[in-house]
Amino acid sequence: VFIMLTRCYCWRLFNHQEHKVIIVGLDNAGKTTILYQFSMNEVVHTSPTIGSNVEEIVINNTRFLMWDIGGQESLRSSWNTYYTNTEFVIVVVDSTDRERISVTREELYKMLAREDLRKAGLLIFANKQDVKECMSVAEISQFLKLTSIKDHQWHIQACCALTGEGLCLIRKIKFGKKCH
Ligand SMILES: Nc1nc2c(ncn2[C@@H]2O[C@H](COP(=O)(O)OP(=O)(O)OP(=O)(O)O)[C@@H](O)[C@H]2O)c(=O)[nH]1
Ligand SMILES: [Mg+2]
Repeated sequence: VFIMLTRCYCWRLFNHQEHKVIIVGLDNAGKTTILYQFSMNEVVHTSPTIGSNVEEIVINNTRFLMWDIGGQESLRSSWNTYYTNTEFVIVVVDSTDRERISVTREELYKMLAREDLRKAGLLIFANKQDVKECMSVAEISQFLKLTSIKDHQWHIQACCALTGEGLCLIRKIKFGKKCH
């Protein structure tokens, strides 16, 4: 009985643990579309996010709190209020937006320099791959200089939030391990 109670207690403890994931990226990148495509399997009609949306997602008995944060210029300075205890950062890139990829790069390196994100893993979604002549994963990797990132685990993945293609990688998020 003691062992059973201990197990039950441990299970409860484990189950109460929530992993915090934040979804950032410039406005119009598709963050909110990704959040709801992933959590509800639905394409929702979005309007620009002011503040944030949050959804709890359970994957293999592990609970994830996923924060989708507004990406408009005026909101970016408040991204850092979400960083505490974040274990995983998902950066969404609009692969059709060649003009602003340098802005994404600036924001990315600002985040990576933060002490409160020191241990966070990084998943980059190259979104809107359904659009003709969008940037490829290779191009985006090059623009963002991803190979220069040595102090964070990172992975880049092509996706389309409208169909959900590529998003299942979220299920494979591993903390402190390489995400493949
Ligand atoms: N073609 C295409 N359009 C997409 C895709 N993902 C999102 N969109 C569209 O892009 C627009 C912006 O999507 P949102 O999810 O609202 O963007 P966001 O990143 O949340 O923007 P903010 O809340 O302003 O930061 C919407 O019209 C979406 O339908 C995609 O994979 N392909
Ligand atoms: Mg949004």
